[in-house]
Amino acid sequence: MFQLKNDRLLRAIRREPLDMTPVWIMRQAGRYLPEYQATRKKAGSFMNLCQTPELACEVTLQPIQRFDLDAAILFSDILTIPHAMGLGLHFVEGTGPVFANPLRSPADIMKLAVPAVEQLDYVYETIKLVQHELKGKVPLIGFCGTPWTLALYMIQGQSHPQFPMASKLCKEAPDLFHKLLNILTKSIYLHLQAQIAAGIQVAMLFDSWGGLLTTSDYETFSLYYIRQIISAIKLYSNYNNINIPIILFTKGGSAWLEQMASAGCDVLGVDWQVSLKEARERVGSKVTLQGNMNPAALLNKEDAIWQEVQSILAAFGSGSGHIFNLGHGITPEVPPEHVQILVKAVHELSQTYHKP
Ligand code: 1CP
Repeated sequence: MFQLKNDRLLRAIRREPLDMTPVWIMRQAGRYLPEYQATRKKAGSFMNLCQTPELACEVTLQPIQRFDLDAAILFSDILTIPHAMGLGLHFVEGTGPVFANPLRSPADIMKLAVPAVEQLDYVYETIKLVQHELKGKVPLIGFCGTPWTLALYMIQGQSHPQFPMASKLCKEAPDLFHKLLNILTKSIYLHLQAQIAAGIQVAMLFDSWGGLLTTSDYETFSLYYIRQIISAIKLYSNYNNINIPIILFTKGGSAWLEQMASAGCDVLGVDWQVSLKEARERVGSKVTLQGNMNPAALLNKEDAIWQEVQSILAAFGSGSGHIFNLGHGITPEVPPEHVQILVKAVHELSQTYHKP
């Protein structure tokens, strides 16, 4: 493995002194970049792009080549695990991800098995290629969805603002639902372990739909399994004498920061529903905070972006322990030059917050 040239992200995670606040962007490799669109076209389909390591590596690196970002995130998708379980993932223009074989009966759930790790070899090959190309420029983040978030897509078969089919099953057949969550927990843990073996330096868990749950159901159906995944990853890392920090992001989870911080993660991703001042007061002595600019703010003019960055940096305040990011993924309408402005603003404006 190459020596890291830019370790701001890892230093912020360990809350060590820094020159400036590190920044990366959720979905930084994506549709707002013309070069992404070109590679996606060359690949023919989203799945081909994910499953061709040379092309997935190319799009992982595109935002790193264009902007002065402090981390790369692997180009892949959280839905590759259900695909490896036989659900047949494809992408429909205008609809997004769709499963050919969603879970429609108890029998569909009973016959699910943890996928053989080789099924996702294309992800591990991509990681190795990316690390070879990055040559230690910035750390590489790997990721998975959480069991709850994956279960919603697998039952509904596609995205939905409320995922009613999954909510119904969760209420009417909780034992069956827990069976599904258990299989997913093991699959996710094994997938993250293999990503670590392939060379990721940070692991992120996306609980993109955790915010649909009530407080007690969040504990029962999501956080309970997240705790198991985090413990398993920590055990695996300790055994192998490596330290792989874990970022946990629950969209809509600002009411549960304390519970999330107690799950053993190193970083909490926060959306824009809570100020970083409040988040820091509540959990900042336990975890680093990542976030939390509203992605819509990236559509604004240059001076408004600078102002927004300034107010988020001021909300966190002085010292290490903050990774600048959006509160959710960047949207396809954002002009790439606005990302350039954001990165420059974070790096320049944050320096006064890191003076000794
Ligand atoms: O049309 C296209 O080219 C596909 C768009 C796209 C992209 C660029 C999809 C389909 N996935 C991705 C890449 C992706 N997905 C990354 C890449 C790394 C990065 O640059 O950040 C990551 C981390 C994901 C993770 C992901 N996929 C999540 C969790 C993050 C989040 O936004 O909450 C979710 C929910 C998915 C499912 C998914 N895959 C793709 C789309 C459009 C969606 C969301 C569907 C929905 O809104 O429910």
